Amino acid sequence: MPEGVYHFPKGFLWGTATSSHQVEGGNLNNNWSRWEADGRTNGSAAVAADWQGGRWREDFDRAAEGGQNAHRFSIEWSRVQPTPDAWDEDAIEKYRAMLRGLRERGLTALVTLHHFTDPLWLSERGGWENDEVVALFEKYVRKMVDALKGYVTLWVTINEPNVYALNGYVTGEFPPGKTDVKLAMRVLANMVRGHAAAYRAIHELQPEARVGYALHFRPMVARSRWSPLDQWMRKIRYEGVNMGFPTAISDGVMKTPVGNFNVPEAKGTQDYLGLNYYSTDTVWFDLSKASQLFTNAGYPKDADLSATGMIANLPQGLYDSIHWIVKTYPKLPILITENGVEDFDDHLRPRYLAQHVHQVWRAVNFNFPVKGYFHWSLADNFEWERGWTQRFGLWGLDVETQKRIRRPSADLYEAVCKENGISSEMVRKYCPEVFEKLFPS
Ligand code: IFM
Repeated sequence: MPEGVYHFPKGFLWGTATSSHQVEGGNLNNNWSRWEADGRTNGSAAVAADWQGGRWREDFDRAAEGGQNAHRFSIEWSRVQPTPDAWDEDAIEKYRAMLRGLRERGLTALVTLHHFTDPLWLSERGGWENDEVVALFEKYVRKMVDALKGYVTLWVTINEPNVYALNGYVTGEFPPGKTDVKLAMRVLANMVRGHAAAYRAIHELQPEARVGYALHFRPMVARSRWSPLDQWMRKIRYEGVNMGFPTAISDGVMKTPVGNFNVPEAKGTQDYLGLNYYSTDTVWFDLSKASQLFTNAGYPKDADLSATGMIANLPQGLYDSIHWIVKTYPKLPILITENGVEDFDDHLRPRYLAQHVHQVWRAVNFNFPVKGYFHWSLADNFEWERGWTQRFGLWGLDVETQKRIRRPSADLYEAVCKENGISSEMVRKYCPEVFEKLFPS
């Protein structure tokens, strides 16, 4: 049997990713808390992982002891700017304390400025539907960068703007629960403008900053190779889901299946691309899905599925996504800003993790400029409309008692981070079922 280690370059960032509303608890002034109060989610983020109560300390300890050298978290806009005219300096100081906490533990910070949640006062003004949001977001970003720039140089302006727009305005699963593709694209265009304004503002305040956004990228295949209709639907869905932000940043024109939006200010506004990869979709024509432009998506029949079927373990898609970035933006640094799987009993996660890390290694081995990998997530956290029904943590969380429960995947990821690579020994120990795939004889 072949033995060996797939090593990564020195200085590669190994981390986990989290977001404010999903871990903090006590966020009662944003659109998601209202969505939860309206009974639109499976449970609430009232306590979450209690980072507001200070448990970020023990979780940062876990990350550092687990060999991680970076962490991605987000700032809760509604917390630091509770009303349009007021800043909460204590809240800002808490984020400074967290950043000091990362530094003391030797973890590089990657800070997200917008991760799905909006202050209620913003939602009441129409949120990202209202063009005013661009200036409002820039004002908030300026305040945060000024306050935190002593601790952070790596910024994510907006997390998964495509998911925000599509889930909030096409499928209606996220607030505000609308189903209007054209409106979704208007929202996305405002997010592009907000990102561009933030990009420039951050560079003005901190010239050494590295600024990007996190794209949820879904590779797609048509269900039938022979069906022109499935092929066509694949194209429409692929462009609708994936291409809005990337085209805006390449060309200054956001291209979507329902029209183009001129956003010249967005051209070139990225220093790296953050890639969130979870799975690859199989797409087909579906007459009943008019609101989704007659497209539907699922997974192959024999797919290696997560507990609730939301994610299929299709690691090749991660390599393909990286390859797409390299072809689209040659030489642009890439961070895998999220990758992970929901798996309460941790039967799938070890092989999912090993196989995806292996695909990142394949990309790095071709000299593709991938600079880091952030697993989603450190401990279980509040999973939006799915609430607590899905568990993405390397560590489990008992929400009632706040006890963290170490999963075998935490051991595997620790071994990967400490080795700066993935070895045959690790694969044999944690996921022998995929040994032959990763170390073929
Ligand atoms: O939990 C989410 C995160 O907030 C955004 N990306 C996908 C994750 C898993 O669903």
